[in-house]
Amino acid sequence: MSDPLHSGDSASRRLFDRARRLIPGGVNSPVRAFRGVGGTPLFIASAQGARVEDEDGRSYIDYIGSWGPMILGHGHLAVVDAIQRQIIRGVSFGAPSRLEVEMAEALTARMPSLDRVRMVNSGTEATMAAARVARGATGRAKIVKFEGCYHGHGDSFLIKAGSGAATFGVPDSAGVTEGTARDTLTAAFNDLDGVTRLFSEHDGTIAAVIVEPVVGNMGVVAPRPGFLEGLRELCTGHGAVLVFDEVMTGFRLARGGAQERYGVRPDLTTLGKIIGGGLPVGAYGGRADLMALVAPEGPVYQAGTLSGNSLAMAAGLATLRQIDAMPEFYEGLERLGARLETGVHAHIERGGYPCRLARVGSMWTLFFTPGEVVNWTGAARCDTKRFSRFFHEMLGRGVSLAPSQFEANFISAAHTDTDIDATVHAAGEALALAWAASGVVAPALSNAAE
Ligand code: KE4
Repeated sequence: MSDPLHSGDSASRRLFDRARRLIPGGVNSPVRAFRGVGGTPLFIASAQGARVEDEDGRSYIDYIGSWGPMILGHGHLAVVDAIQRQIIRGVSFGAPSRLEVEMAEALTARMPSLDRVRMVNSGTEATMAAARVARGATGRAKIVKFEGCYHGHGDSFLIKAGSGAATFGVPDSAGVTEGTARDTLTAAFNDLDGVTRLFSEHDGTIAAVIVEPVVGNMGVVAPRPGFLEGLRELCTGHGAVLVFDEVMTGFRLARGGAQERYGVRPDLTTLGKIIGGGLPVGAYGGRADLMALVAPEGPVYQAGTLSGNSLAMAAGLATLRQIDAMPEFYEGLERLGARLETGVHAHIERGGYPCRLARVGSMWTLFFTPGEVVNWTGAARCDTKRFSRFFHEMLGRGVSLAPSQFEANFISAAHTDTDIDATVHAAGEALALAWAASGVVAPALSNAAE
């Protein structure tokens, strides 16, 4: 893959060469390595508002947003101020603190399904703990997940996972034992019949169904009408725990997350990203009877040195409170998302490109496949080579997208109409080049050529 930004020497490339000697893949999380799109990953030096700046001083409109946390934009004064005030009072105590109580109150006030909640340090910890609570509560072993959904790197979930695992075409990870894999059942997202079959084939042994209520990790895929409601009914009917993994969608898609947007109440919810304002964080919570099982009250053990860390609590609380302070916050994100979708679709229509922009609120993905993507099978049909060309052409035009076809892009409250219009303009040029590349021309264009 051409490396337009780093064909010569660059600070990012020099840093990448140093990093690769000491860090696996040169990165501390696989998807950052640009393996899904080729080329040298950008090393980011700073960020402000809707923009990031790389080590070579190039500025980009940012749609990664730290993979979701930066819903206010980078460096929001309310968050910076909260961190600065807290850091001089102490960073970590290893003892309970006021901010943890305030965070528990803030989360449970926004999500009625959260009777009680426990803070952890990542989304992975949150989903691992939720699975353990479900197994402890039911005495059952199996977990149902959906192909293409990603719930962090816990062994139980690295089975036909999405995000980085899908990007690498290695849906099952090395190091996950057969025993673990046996306890994870998979179904296709949006396929209620498939889940019904699993419950009848494995009745009495399924502890939980875990789902991204809106998938971000195979690209953005919305639930079909009735799908989430159907999962709710199946879990209730079979005594299984319904877990909404809202690490990405929590407080992103509505003030009460996807569960508010779709009106379905899970038994447990996992959270992360936004609630830490960019600092390491995760949380899980839900029904009082389930959370009463968590140590030290109950027999399900879970712990963490930095859980409820004061800086993460300060940054997360400032983020949640700033969202409340901004009138029509989610309406504003929806307006920006609709502007982007309309503009890009106009280019797709005009060029006849077999692409489709999928969007829910401020989460979006441009799928390089015709038609609607409703599950992993559909997402896997994407032309990832053309996506990669598109990605680099956008980067060359100052727009930083998620470096994988199988990821979500995020619009923040700091993005402006000007940013969106510039993104749409760049997409028009990048699409033309992606489809003109390697001699293949989009069907409509090829008709024109005949
Ligand atoms: P963390 O352990 O990365 O904090 O959260 C794991 C996780 C759990 N559940 C959902 C729905 C998630 O999206 C994630 C993490 N999201 C990815 C983005 N696809 C994080 C980016 C990365 O892995 O570097």
